Amino acid sequence: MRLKFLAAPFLIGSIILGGCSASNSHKNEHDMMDHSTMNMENDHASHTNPIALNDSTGQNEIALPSIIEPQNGLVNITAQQGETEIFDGFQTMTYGYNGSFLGPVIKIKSGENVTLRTKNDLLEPTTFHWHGLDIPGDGDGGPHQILKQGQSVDVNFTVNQGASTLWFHPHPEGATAEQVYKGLAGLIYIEDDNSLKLNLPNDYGKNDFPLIFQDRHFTDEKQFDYNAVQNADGTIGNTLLVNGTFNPKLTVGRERIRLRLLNGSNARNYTFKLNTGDAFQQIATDGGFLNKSIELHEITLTPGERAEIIIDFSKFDAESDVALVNEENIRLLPFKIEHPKSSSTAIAEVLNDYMVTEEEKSLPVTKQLELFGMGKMVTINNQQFDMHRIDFTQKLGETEIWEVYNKPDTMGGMIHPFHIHGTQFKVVSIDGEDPAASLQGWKDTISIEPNQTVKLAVKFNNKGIYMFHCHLLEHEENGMMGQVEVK
Ligand SMILES: [Cu+2]
Repeated sequence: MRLKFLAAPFLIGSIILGGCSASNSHKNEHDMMDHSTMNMENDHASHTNPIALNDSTGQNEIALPSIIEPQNGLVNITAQQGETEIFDGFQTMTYGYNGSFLGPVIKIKSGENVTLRTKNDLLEPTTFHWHGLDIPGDGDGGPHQILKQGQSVDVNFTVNQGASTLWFHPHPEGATAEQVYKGLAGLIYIEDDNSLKLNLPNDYGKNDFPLIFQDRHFTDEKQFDYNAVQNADGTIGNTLLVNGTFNPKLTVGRERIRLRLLNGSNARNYTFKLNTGDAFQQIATDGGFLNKSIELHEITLTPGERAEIIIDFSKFDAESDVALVNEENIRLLPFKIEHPKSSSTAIAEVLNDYMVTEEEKSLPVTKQLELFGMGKMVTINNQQFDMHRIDFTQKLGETEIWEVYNKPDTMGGMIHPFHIHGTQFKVVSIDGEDPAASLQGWKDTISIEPNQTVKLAVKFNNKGIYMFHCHLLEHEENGMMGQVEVK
């Protein structure tokens, strides 16, 4: 099925990139070798991103996804293929939800009963995974819930969690990384009574913006050729798209601006900073608000992670050069500042009532996970993913402490962003210490550095089979994934 599909629309790109594909398949063989023999010059042995990104020229105003809300409880979401003009004068073959590239924001309310009517109009199987959503296992969209070409499935659930910025993407075994790469990613906003009372910027497209960061590599014909650039330790591109826009800029007013950051890349990590050196406020983690906003000068997000931040633009003017930059001071997103200064009132001091309880801190560790390896040799507890094997069971509604250790190898190892499906967890400790303030909120994905041990308080509110895995998508694909059955 997949071969047939690739042979059709992506044929031109494959032929032209023949030489590149050949050298890459050599690279893949290298990846399969025992990595203890690799030397330090090998690019993916590094903890840093080996390929630099382009500086955004700010030539294009950033695209904003449309917002869809349930109509009589129903939301239609269709995965489809299409063409998108990412570069002037070029049509790139892309995937998208309800459109040719990326997806809409699905806006739902806490307590609401929602049916997601999913449909697969791709020419290959896919699934619809709701990353961060507290949802019954049979609707979670893991590799068990395949939709064949043309198939439609309703996913019904009641929104059971607080205000947050979640996302959705495919999760079919063996094709997740490629389908995400081609454009399947959308956002989910959950609102609740609390979120509307906090005086946070929430005027979509005016002072409240989603930002999906993805790095890609394009062929000379401006096409994606995933197979040609695929890397077993994470596919990294040299071209940044934010919300699918190349060379983006964001026009903002002189007021507090809320940015909902999603690292939607397959493997690249981003440390976000302002080029001016100014601080900003973080207000939310993956799954909800922090109790209080915290002042930061930078924040790092690994693949799958989100954060909401507020930047105060009232101190800048139209002449100011302000941009979000990364750890290498590459300009990811320049801002165009216009409009007169508006008087924004202070946001609420208390945003949430999150806490790790004394009881949770004193619970014994009942699940231990050891993440290990690189390339195709990635494992959890020395095993690779097997759809027919349940690795753990857990009781519905019971909190357990998962201790996750990132075991380094002779090369030093890599950061693994560890994700658990179907729930939001609490970070109890990192190497025995309280987590940093920016992690003291609900999380579904946590960056674990080599030799680090994190303790997570994990509770499932629904039954079913859920994945846990490294969210570096090529590691997930190579088997760094397991299953927990909640009964
Ligand atoms: Cu990993």
